[in-house]
Amino acid sequence: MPVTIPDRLGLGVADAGNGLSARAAEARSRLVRWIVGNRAAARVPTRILTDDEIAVFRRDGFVTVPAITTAEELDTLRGAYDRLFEEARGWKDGSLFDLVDVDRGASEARSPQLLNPSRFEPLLRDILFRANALAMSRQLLGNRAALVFEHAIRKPPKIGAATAWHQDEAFYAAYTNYRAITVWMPLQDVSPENGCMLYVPGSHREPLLPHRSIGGDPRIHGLEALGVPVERAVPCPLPAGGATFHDCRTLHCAGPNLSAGPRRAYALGFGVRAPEHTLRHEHPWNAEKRTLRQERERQARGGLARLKAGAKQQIKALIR
Ligand SMILES: O=C(O)CCC(=O)C(=O)O
Repeated sequence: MPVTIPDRLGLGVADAGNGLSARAAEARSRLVRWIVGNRAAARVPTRILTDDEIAVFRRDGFVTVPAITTAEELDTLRGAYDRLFEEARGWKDGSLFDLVDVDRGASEARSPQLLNPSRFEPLLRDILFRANALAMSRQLLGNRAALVFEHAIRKPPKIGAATAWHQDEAFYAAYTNYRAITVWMPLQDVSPENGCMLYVPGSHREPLLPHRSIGGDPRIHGLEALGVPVERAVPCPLPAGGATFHDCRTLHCAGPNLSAGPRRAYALGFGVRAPEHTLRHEHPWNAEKRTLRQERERQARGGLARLKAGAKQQIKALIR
């Protein structure tokens, strides 16, 4: 019987064993993913960026598109997405946490963020949103662009907290060696009332601002940029299934959710190796982090896995 290999990296190329033992098949699958990244996207993209949209992205560091997937796919996604948060998937290993506060419990969070949701919900690995986001990101970054991160933030009704101003690059760990863009898709309409994104046009051509943990508290995962020119901010309301694309340097935030329904957003990050972007040192605001999320991750991973992850990062930076 074929062995189904869990696609731990969420790259959509997990496959059957072909007579190999489960361990050998998984090793082979990992090797393939290491080599090809997520180039083997199963779905055929249905949407690409227009020349005007590309020009806006290059000028402003972000662009919005009115539709990146279908209404049918959105319906399916909403159910799967809500289940992930209701079941608090990822809490135990630190993949789920409160972005804006000290972790008190998944149901207490005012901004629960789940990293790598497709690790927990395989259906997310083969969706039109992903295929279109990849195709469009490659128009902006080139054909080698591959998935580098993925997250979901579900702001609860009425009390959902704002996402502080930040540049995604500020979250990067030491040895990160890619330039990335984020494709952010709301699963319902978004406006300033329920937490749409806001951007500072042109900030992708400006330096990385100093950041700190929200409120200066290193027990909180979220970061806030210091010295943000908020007078330049532009809100980006969107219909459900639309998307914003932003550069990893572009300053952005999202409003609180004051509406009666949840604000669901699903984001995919695509990157290309960029030697000039290699981060040789941990940002000071990340080096001082002491979150309960990290503690849960440490406990779940074990010592050897942590050592391996650190060594892999360093080797990647050296062989680039
Ligand atoms: O969904 C949000 O509230 C913020 C998302 C964000 O900042 C991002 O995906 O880069």
